[in-house]
Amino acid sequence: MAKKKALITGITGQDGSYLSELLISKGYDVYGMVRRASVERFDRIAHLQERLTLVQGDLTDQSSLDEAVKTVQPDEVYNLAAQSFVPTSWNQPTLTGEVTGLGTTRVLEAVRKTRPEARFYQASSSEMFGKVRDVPQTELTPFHPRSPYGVAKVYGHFITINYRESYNLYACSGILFNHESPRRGLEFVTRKITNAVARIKLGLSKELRLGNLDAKRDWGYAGDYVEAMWLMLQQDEPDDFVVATGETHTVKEFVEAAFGSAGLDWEKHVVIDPRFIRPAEVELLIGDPSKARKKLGWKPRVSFDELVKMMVEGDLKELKKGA
Ligand code: NAP
Ligand code: G4F
Repeated sequence: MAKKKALITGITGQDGSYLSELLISKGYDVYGMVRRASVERFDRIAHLQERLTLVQGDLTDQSSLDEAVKTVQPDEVYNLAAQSFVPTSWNQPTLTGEVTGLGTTRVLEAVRKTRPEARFYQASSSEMFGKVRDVPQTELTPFHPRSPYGVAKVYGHFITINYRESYNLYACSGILFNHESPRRGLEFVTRKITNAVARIKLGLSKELRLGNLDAKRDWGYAGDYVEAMWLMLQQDEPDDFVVATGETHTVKEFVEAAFGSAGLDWEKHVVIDPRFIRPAEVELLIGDPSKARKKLGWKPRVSFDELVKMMVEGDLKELKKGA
């Protein structure tokens, strides 16, 4: 039987790298879409590069997406590319709308026009729940996004549903809650904390400046969450799923656990800096993953404490290597 082909947008990101590993291990031919840069940054997929095929494209450019889908003829398309950092979405709201919102329509259009039998995954986000109307949040909880990023993701979510209903595409949205790993971007709060802990532990730094310590997030491990993406595309019917741990923790609890795991007292190092307070905050996220558990047989494997430890150890290892 011919090998299945998967096309991943956002392959150079955190999730793109874990999803590539998973699909390669399942025997897929994996194609990754990358955009042109003056200096290539493929660190997260460097260890996979000989087992991947990279194609050029950009979510703001329809013709490149058409060409990528036409050339690859994928069985599965995972749309992970986005301007994904919430604070940047206030500084670059229209860019965020172009990439994170309209970019989804462009990928769907490319699929509809040249490969309508392909199965499509959209990276929706718990950020869409924003000022939450239910606790915990489910697939039926109404959206009230609190950032231009959240607004763009709501658009991407509903255009995916609309293409499923209008054109009968096999198109799914995974409403993923925050998921982290040692490959998380350094600007996101978890990695910012674990990197600072490692730097302080090694005597390279003394201080960590943060914003709102009271925000609550449902944090899981990215390696677990990419499995849910794949499972969504293996069902008889396309559907949308919440992917979460069902546990919530404050940023302060993450800080305590991270500093504690390195034998440090966080109160000696953390400074609250108003520059990191957002114009509008998502105060509480906690997902109910019952539907994913029941229909996909998915459950998270890595606990909160294991995740914190894995990330602190990852940063310590990386900094020691670079020393
Ligand atoms: P990430 O690390 O920020 O990766 C984003 C990816 O998008 C990168 O590969 C980036 O490429 C690419 N990209 C950005 N703009 C692009 C453009 N104009 N054209 C083509 N590619 C572009 O994000 P992640 O954490 O892996 O998340 C994956 C997806 O899930 C995103 O859509 C994110 O919004 C969504 N999501 C993430 C979480 C989470 O907690 N991680 C939760 C819910 C939803 P470069 O390397 O060239 O910048
Ligand atoms: O790590 P964060 O930047 O993630 P945020 O905003 O929840 O967004 C992430 O998760 C979404 C899923 O819900 C994704 F869709 C999105 O792409 C991204 O991956 O911030 C988490 C919390 C916020 O409440 C923020 O106010 O941490 C708080 N925080 C406190 N101090 C900080 C900081 N966040 C950052 N980035 N930096 C700080 O210094």
